[in-house]
Amino acid sequence: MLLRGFAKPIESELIADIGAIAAQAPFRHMVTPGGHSMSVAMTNCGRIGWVTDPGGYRYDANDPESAKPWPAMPPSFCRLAAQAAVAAGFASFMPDACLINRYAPGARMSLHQDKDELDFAAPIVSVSLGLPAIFLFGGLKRSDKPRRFRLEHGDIAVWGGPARLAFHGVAPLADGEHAQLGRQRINLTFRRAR
Ligand code: MD3
Ligand code: FE
Repeated sequence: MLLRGFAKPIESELIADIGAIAAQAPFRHMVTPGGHSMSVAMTNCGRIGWVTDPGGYRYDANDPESAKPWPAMPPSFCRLAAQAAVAAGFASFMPDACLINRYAPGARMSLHQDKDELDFAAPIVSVSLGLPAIFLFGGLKRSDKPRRFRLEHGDIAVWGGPARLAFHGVAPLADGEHAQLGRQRINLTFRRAR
């Protein structure tokens, strides 16, 4: 379910909170098990964070760069994710992980499934901020032709039920200038990982 503009009322609070998180756990280009450096820069907040390195994908309570716990999930983040989940029909969504993706112009995310979480009954809530992106929403097979959706600043998408294991990705980000965030897109993905 797509909730257009749902995050707009608290955009300033979200942007300030992202800045505080990145000051403690800086955005970095992680390396995939295949040895490629991701074009998207990532950090996390919450009890656990998603990481990849040449050894594989995993959730880790600590930031491998600092060996310290990830920054706590700000109350503004938790509240927004839970409210969006309710609006999409998922009661009592309590995320324990929030992956924060930063796209510069040209950055992309190839088609993948999110399968590193324990409980696929919980939805994933994603918040788009900054430059617009073309989101690719495929089916349960990699070969299913993806549909394209334009996600703009403030839009929230909730992915649950049959969509939870759909292949998805993001087309290379077009250059532009966003009033609050400049030449970038930031995406928050809230998950129940454990
Ligand atoms: C559909 N991020 O971090 S968010 C990811 O815009 C990721 O940064 C993209 O895919 C981004 O894993 C897309 C939307 C999203 C997240 C998880 C999904 C869509 C999803 C899981 C299942 C189906
Ligand atoms: Fe994903």
